[in-house]
Amino acid sequence: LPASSSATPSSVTAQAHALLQALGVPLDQVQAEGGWPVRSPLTGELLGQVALQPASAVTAVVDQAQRAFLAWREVPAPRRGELVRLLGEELRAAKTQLGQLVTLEVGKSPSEGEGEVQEMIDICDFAVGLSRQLHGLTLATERAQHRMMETWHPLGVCGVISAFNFPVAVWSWNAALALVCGDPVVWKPSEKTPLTALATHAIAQRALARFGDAPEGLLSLLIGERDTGADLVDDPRVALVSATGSTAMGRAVAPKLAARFARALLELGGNNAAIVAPSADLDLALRGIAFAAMGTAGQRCTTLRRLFVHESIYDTLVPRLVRAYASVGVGDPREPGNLVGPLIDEAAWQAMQQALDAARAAGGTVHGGERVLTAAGAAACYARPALVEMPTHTGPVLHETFAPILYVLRYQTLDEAIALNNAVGAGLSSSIFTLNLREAERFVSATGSDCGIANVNIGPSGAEIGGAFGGEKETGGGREAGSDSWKAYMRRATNTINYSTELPLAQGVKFDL
Ligand code: UN1
Repeated sequence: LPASSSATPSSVTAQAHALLQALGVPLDQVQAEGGWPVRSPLTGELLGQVALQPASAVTAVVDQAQRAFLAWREVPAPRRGELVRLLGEELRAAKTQLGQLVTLEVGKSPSEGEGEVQEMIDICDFAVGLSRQLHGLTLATERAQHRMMETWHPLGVCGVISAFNFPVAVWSWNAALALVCGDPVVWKPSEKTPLTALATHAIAQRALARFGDAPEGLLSLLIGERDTGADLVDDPRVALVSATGSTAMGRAVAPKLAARFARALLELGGNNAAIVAPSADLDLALRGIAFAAMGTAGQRCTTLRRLFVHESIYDTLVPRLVRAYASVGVGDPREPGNLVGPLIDEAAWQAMQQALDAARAAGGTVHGGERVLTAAGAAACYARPALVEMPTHTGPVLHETFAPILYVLRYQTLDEAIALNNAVGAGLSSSIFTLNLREAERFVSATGSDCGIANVNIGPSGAEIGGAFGGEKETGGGREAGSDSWKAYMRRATNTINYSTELPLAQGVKFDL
């Protein structure tokens, strides 16, 4: 494949097509006349046109997934794990190319593009081990010669709705666990990233072919618009919908699932904060803040968006941060030295400018935030990350803007900083930089951060897959990836088995005929 250092527009499409072919996606799938246009945020260039499936395709796809479920649930879990092991192998083989395609379609740096695929490999490894550990409990029963236990069974068809910013990893978190848990997966990726979805689907098909006897329709892909996702959410056979995106999307999806008593696994917005305490290692904090706030051009759900700096170190740390913001390389992230790539599209740039205007109106001092023009000109949206010193915790600070904006405020007491950390609707991730044991422990305690993720001396982003990933409040409450997140993909049965000749009733109830 051609080296990916050149940023001339024609090379981007050519590279994407070469990668797609190498990954097993026939080019006619991305050259549909009149199809949905896919642009590279690196240059704004058209990467392809993809045929959208009509919303009516959902029923047929779920039909087949439901049939696959009836067969797959009977396959022993360790054998199901074998499919995920093969998927991990195929992903290892495809890592560089799929990572490059993520870079072309989403604009991530090559390192972050490959990192995303590594996250897929990691969850496959985790799920393979899990396939021999889907354990229930044996519980003490009050009745003699009885046994009480709980068992975990496959749940049913899982719908996965994913966002543009982790276009392939989020599918894999869900798919790897769902597969070992005995569930088929129907995937509706973001309209902004169908190419990486097609490539991932092709990779999964290779794993399925090597596996041999997996049921047809075990892993399916629905390339469509919002109505396709809505139909997936409404299909009564879809037992679980795992949806990643905005809180607004979650508000639309959650009531529909609740109305039909289906399971929802929601990964919605974040408005993540970090506290820098007086004892913090400021060199480490600076690096942690820089990656968490500017990495992925501020387009992670875990991106650092609010920074609370103790007043005693504010005038030391903040000028250093302002200098880092002014000097960080912004531009095509395939070129060495550029750590901040493009925003996904013009709408993201507009949203960033609106938030900065609102911050200025609320008395904020904005450093950076201006448009950076590259060889691609106005067709690509590069912005210098913005650091905004805010007098008060108000206005745009309270909401997630999916762009590299970091609001900075002073604090005086840890209680105040924790209250600020918790004073937003979202509850995804958080962190504190401190060398003070009491402060660190307090932050991760019941009276500390109210988020699903609370870190010490690490920024809020960049979680590894071994832990449960997700957040509270308007983040939706779902947990994906590690720990016992697998339980969301299974149903629990409590079994009481009487091996006596008597029929003692619970609670000592008498019912003697
Ligand atoms: C997301 O932005 O939707 O913790 C997920 C992180 C990544 C996942 C982010 N492992 O930043």
